[in-house]
Amino acid sequence: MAIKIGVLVMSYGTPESLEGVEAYYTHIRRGNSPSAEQLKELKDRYAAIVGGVFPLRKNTDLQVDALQAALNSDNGGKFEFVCYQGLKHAHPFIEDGVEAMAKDGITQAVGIVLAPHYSSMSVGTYIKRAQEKADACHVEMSFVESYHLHPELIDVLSKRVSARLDQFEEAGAKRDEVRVLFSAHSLPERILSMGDPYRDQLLETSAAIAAQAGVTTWQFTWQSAGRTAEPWLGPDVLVTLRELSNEQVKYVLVAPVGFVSDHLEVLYDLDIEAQAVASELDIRLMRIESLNSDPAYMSVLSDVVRTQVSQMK
Ligand code: FEC
Repeated sequence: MAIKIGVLVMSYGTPESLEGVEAYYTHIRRGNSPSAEQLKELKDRYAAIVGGVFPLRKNTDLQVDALQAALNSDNGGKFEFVCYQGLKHAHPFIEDGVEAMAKDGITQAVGIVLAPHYSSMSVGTYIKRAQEKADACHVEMSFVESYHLHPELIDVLSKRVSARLDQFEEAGAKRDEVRVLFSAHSLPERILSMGDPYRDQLLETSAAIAAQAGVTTWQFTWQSAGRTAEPWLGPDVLVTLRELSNEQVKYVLVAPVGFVSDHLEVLYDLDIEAQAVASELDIRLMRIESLNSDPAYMSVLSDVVRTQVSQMK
């Protein structure tokens, strides 16, 4: 009989309606309600994005279903994988996912976050919450911490960079005239003094993609920094665009390698906010397509989950 393995697939989470934005924002702010002005500003950003108001929910649902299908195909029948969703800031929360596994009688599980790079302030907090709940529910869990250099991940992202560079060429630009900007969600600067691997992992992913796609003119930039008083990692993409304009750069390709789905930070912060600054500066800006449930990304996830299972006692 196949051994049943639970897979807790963790993602950031998004509200289900505009009415739910306040509770979501309060959760992100660890229980502190946003001001009326902050709340309005966030609701306006959600309302402005193209392709539906909360695309992350559907994208995560599709990723979880596709991962379960990928895990159960060609696995030789030894394991039956059952995926459960666990969200950081929305229902079903990480703890709900672990509880659902326990209720279904699952005793062995793997946790994975839909974000390839490890930081103690991102993936580390997902893992901590899942582990605490797993201990309380007597589920034995182990976790994938990062997969930022998985060859298939580098391959699929390199192809997306190349595809956009082809489009720039078709529009009359030379490939080496296009500045490729790899980006990811900023975090407070203090992670660096904590020896956190986040920045280095992001730079490793970027360098590997650039090498495979034959990109020579690239740099890394941060985006979507939180609105708090402490310093966040920079430069921000909007600052970088202004610097590039001063260097007379006319073509920019953004590759947000820290994200795997279409959501607010991509569809607003890049496609609306950064795009507006680029057009003000007369820069032609494109971005690579998000992975969403691309079979190649599902293959990356299923490979790392299976490897994790093979290392379980
Ligand atoms: O589409 C959506 O509904 C959700 C988009 C979304 C993603 C996302 C990913 C990451 N975040 C990370 C860190 C932080 C830190 C703070 C913070 C704040 C926000 C706010 C919104 C938001 N984040 Fe987010 N993040 C997304 C959305 N994030 C909305 C609140 C308003 C704002 O600041 O814009 C600051 C918390 C605090 O105030 O203390 C820190 C990291 C990721 C990427 C890894 C991951 O997916 O977990 C890191 C998607």
